[in-house]
Amino acid sequence: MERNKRLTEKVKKFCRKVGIDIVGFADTKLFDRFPENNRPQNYLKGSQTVIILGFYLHDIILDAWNQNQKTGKSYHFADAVLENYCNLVKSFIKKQGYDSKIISYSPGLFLKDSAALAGIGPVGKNNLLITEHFGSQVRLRALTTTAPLVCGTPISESKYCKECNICIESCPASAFPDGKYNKDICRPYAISHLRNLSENTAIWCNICIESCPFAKIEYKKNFEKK
Ligand code: B12
Ligand code: SF4
Ligand code: SF4
Repeated sequence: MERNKRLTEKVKKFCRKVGIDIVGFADTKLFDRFPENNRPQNYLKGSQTVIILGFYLHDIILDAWNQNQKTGKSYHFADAVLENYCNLVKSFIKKQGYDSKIISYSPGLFLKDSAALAGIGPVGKNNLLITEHFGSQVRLRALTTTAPLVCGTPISESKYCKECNICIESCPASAFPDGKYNKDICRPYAISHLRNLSENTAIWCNICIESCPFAKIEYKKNFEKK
């Protein structure tokens, strides 16, 4: 199947125009490695490309969760912005003659892995996607489309981490025993240490994001000069 370079450029240009911070494209064939529920073909028959969108959390306040204590319904500010971006991209692609489907959050796709497969950046020692301009300080969402877009090259190794261990040493829960992330240590710590902004709104632990020097633009500039 031939991939459409012109259409790819058009989609990228559109994303830039509407202010989307990060966009990448991954071949749906690469998702066969994941459980069946977490594959794009599960969402849209004839899918050719997964589009990954990223929102830069310029200030970590943008990562706020709101949960209604009575209904249990939750709302995440950055996810709402991302969903809006997904709808804009979906409409644009429709005008080009192709279908898309916004991937629900659950079961969903494995978003940071999808981004690494799209060549946006590696998964670092902090177990999170590291992007070139914003470090790990981004939130992600995806849609899948029948449009045959030109895809990025998968990245499996982090050029940023090397001898660095700052995130591992900064984790207040010591959730990286032997250098590997352990969700069973992270999750209970994070839940019991929510930063409450109000009765219903909180921010999750983000130290493995904030401690990474690549979240800091000045540091990155110097790294690039080396
Ligand atoms: C369940 C979940 C959690 C759980 C469990 C975490 C876990 N990783 O298992 C809890 C609640 C504890 C949690 C915590 C956090 N989460 Co969370 N979480 C998710 C969720 C819903 C699924 C994650 C998952 O199961 N991934 C799949 C498994 C297989 O990956 P994994 O084991 O974590 O990591 C392996 C792969 O990445 C693989 N790998 C490494 N390199 C490469 C390269 C390639 C090419 C491939 C294919 C694979 C690969 O090796 C890793 C280790 O085995 C995603 C959203 C989504 N739908 O993807 C968000 C997500 C991963 N979380 C996110 C964030 C930000 C957080 C927190 C910082 C809390 C917060 N403020 O929101 C912490 C960070 C913890 C950490 N350091 O990883 C962001 C990450 C953004 C980014 N920059 O990467 C996501 C993508 C949500 C989003 N919408 O943006 N999370
Ligand atoms: S703090 Fe260092 S080791 Fe951790 S993700 Fe960032 S560059 Fe990699
Ligand atoms: S979210 Fe907090 S507890 Fe979990 S790994 Fe990151 S720094 Fe550690």
